[in-house]
Amino acid sequence: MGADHASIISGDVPGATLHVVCDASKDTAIRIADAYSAKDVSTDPLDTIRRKDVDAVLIASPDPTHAELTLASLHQRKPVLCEKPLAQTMDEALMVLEAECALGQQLVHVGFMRRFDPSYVEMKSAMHAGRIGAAVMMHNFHRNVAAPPNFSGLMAVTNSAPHEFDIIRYVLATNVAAISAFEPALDTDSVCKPVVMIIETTCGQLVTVEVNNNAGYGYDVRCELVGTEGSVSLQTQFQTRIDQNLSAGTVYAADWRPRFREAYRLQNKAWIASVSSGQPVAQAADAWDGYCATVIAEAGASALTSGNKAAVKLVERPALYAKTGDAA
Ligand code: ISE
Repeated sequence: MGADHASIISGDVPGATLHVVCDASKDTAIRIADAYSAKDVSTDPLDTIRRKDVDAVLIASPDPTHAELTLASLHQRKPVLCEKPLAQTMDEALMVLEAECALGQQLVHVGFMRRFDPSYVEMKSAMHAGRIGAAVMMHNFHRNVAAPPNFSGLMAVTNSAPHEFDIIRYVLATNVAAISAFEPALDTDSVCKPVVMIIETTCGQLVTVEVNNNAGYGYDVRCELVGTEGSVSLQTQFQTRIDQNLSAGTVYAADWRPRFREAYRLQNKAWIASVSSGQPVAQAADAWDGYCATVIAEAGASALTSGNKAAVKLVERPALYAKTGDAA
């Protein structure tokens, strides 16, 4: 993902310079820096964040490092775009909120790029324009071809599903009140079974989420929002269809990067513009949104482990994160 961000920042965002590529492997850092014309490489993230010639930080390292590196960026008062999830635990996420509130300035963006995906944007505006009446239910499907070897079953909830948690809050402009989570009882060899979650929003809507990280056939994200007077769903993610031999065929992406390339591009462009202007991007997820997704994931993991519905309890939203027209 870091290499994809490097490609977007260096090739698609005029005004931004990819300055330092930092990776635990120096060889990888050099390969990416050469491919995308970065000026320098490093293997030390904290040192990179502290550098005087680095104006802003994009974090695409493994999940458990996100909160610490975001905090380090805040300590340097540098704008930071952190890949999802912002943190592994609610307590870690709270530390980020507290550090940012102490600065009194929003510097954190979280990479929930679906907020910039044109199909989700249209879904949200159709709903808020009243075209389907009042939102009642939302059904989400999130499928990967195969879970990476280091993926545990719970990571379907803590690593993959946060995209769903965030887009539900964003599209519906509401928060999550409770979550239940289930796995099929079938005996399979996989440590990473599909997970089905049922989410109750604070506005009373019911939302289903399937995360299947071993779907086998392609990267596939579907969503239907059902209202009192109609429904709106994401349309096909394919550009073309081949008709041949009495059949019609389309091609799936192997992972999320091609499917959401445009969303990543729009997100990173908006982020760089905000680094220049000093104003946060209203459409983007901020640290509060990152905190909410982490709390929902923590509740989801506990619901999956215990078999019981878990309540989602948030702290009071700090004034720094007030947004107009948004109950979340
Ligand atoms: C990955 O980090 C993503 O962001 C993808 O959208 C998701 O499908 C995948 O499961 C995650 O590992």
